[in-house]
Amino acid sequence: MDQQLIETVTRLVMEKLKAVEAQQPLKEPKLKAETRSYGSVKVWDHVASGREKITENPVTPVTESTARQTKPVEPSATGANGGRKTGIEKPQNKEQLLTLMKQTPARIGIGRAGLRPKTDTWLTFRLDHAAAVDAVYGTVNPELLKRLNLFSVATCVSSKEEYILRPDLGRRLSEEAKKTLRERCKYKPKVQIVLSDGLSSQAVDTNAEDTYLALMQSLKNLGIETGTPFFVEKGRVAVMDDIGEVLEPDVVVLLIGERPGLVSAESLSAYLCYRPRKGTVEADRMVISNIHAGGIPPVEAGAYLGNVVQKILKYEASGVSLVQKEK
Ligand code: B12
Repeated sequence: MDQQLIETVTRLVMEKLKAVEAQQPLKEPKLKAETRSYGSVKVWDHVASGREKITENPVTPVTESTARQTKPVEPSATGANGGRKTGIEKPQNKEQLLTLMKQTPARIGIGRAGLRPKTDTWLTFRLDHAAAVDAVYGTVNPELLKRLNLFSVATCVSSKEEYILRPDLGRRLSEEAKKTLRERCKYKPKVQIVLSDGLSSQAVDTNAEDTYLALMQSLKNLGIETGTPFFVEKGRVAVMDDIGEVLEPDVVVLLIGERPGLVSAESLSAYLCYRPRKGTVEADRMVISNIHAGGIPPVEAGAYLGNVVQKILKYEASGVSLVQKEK
């Protein structure tokens, strides 16, 4: 997407969010488990009765566990369940089965050949699995980092194998990385944005640019200062604690590749934390997950993230602490 378009969409989403908040301040009693409406934005709560349908617009607060349900379900990239054809011969209630299949990208209603999956189901599974492995083992396109003007730093991980086996090492910056950050980054910024490949380089290649640009735009519109962005190679979420120690920002926003499922291998997450430091508890982090074309569209996610950052700064808290302060 070109930058001007991102600016326009970000502005529109932010205006919509403002209008929604004006109509229904966030301090209202917590919404009940049912279909809810934010202005023209309809949200379906999957933990409740599951009786109503989905959204017109997927911009919803993260605390309401809507992230994965914000868009009508897309088939897997390679088409698992994709054509919505049931693999069951002569189902008792075909219409109902198709309705169920439309609610989830999971491989339901696929039928079987004797005790085994059907050939096309098996091949699709193999293809999706291969895409997931590629996403984990791949590397982020250096052109993208160049385009976004991001320099790279490393964690204490030396290879992909080690990355998988030793999550603790992916949570720590190398000594050289710390030195580089001290030399090249703004110290004590309000917001530090960081990108990392995490468990899917594909997620970064496909969705990080639009999310990042929309987030920057959104923070600019809100008048919130940002630090010097950079990329962390083979990072884990908690690497933000080391970043917090070195640069002491008020908020860290980490855009990182999610563990690929067999539905999407290119899903990006944004993890946020107020003043992450050594010893930060997991409950003080928050996440907006499922950022990809079939989930939360990247530009909308970026615009929404700006609003979340604003709220974190206002309450000087994130995660469970934020929810408690908001009450
Ligand atoms: C793997 C995973 C886990 C693993 C993490 C273990 C590990 N070391 O990898 C376990 C089983 C522990 C887990 C637990 C939880 N998870 Co989880 N998890 C995921 C999953 C499938 C992938 C995450 C990922 O790839 N992260 C990127 C990699 C690079 O991160 P990492 O550094 O290797 O691991 C860290 C993150 O995974 C993070 N994390 C994992 N889940 C959550 C949830 C929240 C709210 C936060 C702040 C952080 C977090 O904790 C890990 C350790 O620091 C996502 C699904 C998705 N689509 O993203 C759900 C997901 C992120 N989890 C979710 C939830 C709700 C939880 C729990 C709150 C469940 C519970 N009731 O206990 C806990 C919270 C854990 C926490 N850290 O605070 C939700 C978040 C919904 C939301 N939008 O707020 C998601 C989106 C699943 C879903 N669709 O509902 N999770």
